[in-house]
Amino acid sequence: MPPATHWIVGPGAMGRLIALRLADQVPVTLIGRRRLPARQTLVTPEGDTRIAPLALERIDALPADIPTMVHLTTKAHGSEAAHAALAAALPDGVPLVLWQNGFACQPRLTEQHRGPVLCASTTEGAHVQGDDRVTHAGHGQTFLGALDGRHARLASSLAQTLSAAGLPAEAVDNIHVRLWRKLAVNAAINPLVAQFAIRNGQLRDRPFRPMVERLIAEVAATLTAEGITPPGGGGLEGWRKLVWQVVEATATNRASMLQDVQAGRLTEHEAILAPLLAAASRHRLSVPCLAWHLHDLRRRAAALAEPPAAC
Ligand code: KPL
Repeated sequence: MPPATHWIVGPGAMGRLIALRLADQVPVTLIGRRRLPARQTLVTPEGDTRIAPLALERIDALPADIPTMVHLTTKAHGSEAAHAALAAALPDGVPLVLWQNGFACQPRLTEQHRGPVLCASTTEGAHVQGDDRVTHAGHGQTFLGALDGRHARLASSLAQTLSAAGLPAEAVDNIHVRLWRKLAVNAAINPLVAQFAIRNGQLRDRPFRPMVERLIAEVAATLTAEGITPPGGGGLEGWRKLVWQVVEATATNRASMLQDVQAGRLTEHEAILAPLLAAASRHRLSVPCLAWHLHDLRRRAAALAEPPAAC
């Protein structure tokens, strides 16, 4: 019998990073819409270069073996189409790990998938250079847990495997809060840097700083009403501290939403901003800046007229 593998579905930067790191620990198959070169290069944050052969398959010609676990690493808007494409090939009970930003597909796929579902919230940074190279730009931390509060043992064992593979991970019992915290940071940073085509650090300067502050205030009011706290508590101050810390730590980065806009790709606005707008509306809160950005990003998306890809 062939050894059971982890399938990584969605060979973008995060998918290839996870595949190349995990391949040191467990057999891995990277699955996408098109076949990538089998020899993939990983550039580590320390500047080392590692070349590793990876098993690669296409989503429309899935391998016959049954995976131990499936990691969905597509963009948020591609996750449900990718899951639908996989579902027929997966027997009941295969665990699914969702690596998406925002808070949109996670509750829906937790309901739909016929097996345990873990969500991952990560601050690992990576970007691709061509079809055969991924740069692990900076070390981060990954939190793992299930929205339905189950599968703690599965989350701990995956956290161990990821940590041993060089992606420090921790199983948590509040993944819902962790996902919303990352969403909060993305909502305060990404729409502005995408609109003005600036690096994250430029948000510290005029005229952008007050715009970030207005977004933080709307995000903080909405999440406070939802009962989501920033790390360490502290209401508005806590959210300000979190967002400005991330701006500082990623000052030279081009955020993912800016990269998507510049590459003419669909952005993750529906997964990041739409859940906030829905929450604000539930609590009858006015969030004009968030609403304006969602409207603007929807207008850009309509102009692209690109249907969400499976992965
Ligand atoms: O996660 C990010 C992204 O680029 O999407 C950061 C760097 C935190 C900006 O929101």
